[in-house]
Amino acid sequence: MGGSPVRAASFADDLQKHFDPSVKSPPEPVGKTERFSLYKVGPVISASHGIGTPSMLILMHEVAKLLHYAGAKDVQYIRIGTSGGIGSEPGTIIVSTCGVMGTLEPVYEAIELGERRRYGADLDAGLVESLVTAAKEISVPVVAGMTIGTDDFYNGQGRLDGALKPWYTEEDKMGFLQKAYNAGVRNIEMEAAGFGAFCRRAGIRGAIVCCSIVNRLKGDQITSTGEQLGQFSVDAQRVVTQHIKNVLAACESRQDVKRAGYE
Ligand code: R2B
Ligand code: URA
Repeated sequence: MGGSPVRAASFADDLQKHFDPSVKSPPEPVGKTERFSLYKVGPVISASHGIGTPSMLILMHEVAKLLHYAGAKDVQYIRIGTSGGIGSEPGTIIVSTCGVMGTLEPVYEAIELGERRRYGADLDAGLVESLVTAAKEISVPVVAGMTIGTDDFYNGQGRLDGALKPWYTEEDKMGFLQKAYNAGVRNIEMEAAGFGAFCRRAGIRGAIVCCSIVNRLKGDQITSTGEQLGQFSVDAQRVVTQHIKNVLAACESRQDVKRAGYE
């Protein structure tokens, strides 16, 4: 899953080329597309989740229920996205070890029935290793580290180029970003903590694979060209495609694919 419906479609199309090269027309979305776009290609669902944790959590719940009633086993949820790198140059792929809130705490805080509830947001360590290996196999620059998930792209991520005058200065911002880097954070986006918490509570192995589109230790604005940004997102998708191929190859050698009815 990833934010954009266009990327969900292009990822589904790429997967179809791998799984079923004889089919020439691009995959059709399943159901309505006003809120989310969802495609099924072989044993993979490619879906968009919109921007930010609220819309993503709705998709995560609904797909989890769907998979439960479908009897799906050994499910993995992988978010593919863009992010601001912290010390990572544009184009670097960051595999998240854990989602953290803007306070740098490794939890997602939800307000439920008027109460603040905190849920751990660690991601699956085995999947981190597999995804880092997959990136190396296709020679894409990769690092693993913690990911801050915020509720805002501008002030929530310490930017100084938004529409509102922030209370903090450039010096305060750099102090915070450096503190985050020293704590092991490697990027900032808008979903990591909620994603990690959902996966842990649902007992679903979860991973986040984001490209850096700006190194926040060097600035707030995205200066890469449209073409470069497109390539960064494609690289994040390629890492996940490689991982999926590795998982299916391992399944095939265990004859699981046959037993699960994928062929
Ligand atoms: C990264 O990019 C989006 C904001 O522009 C958001 O979904 C995220 O996490
Ligand atoms: N997405 C974010 O949320 N932040 C960035 O800096 C880049 C992409």
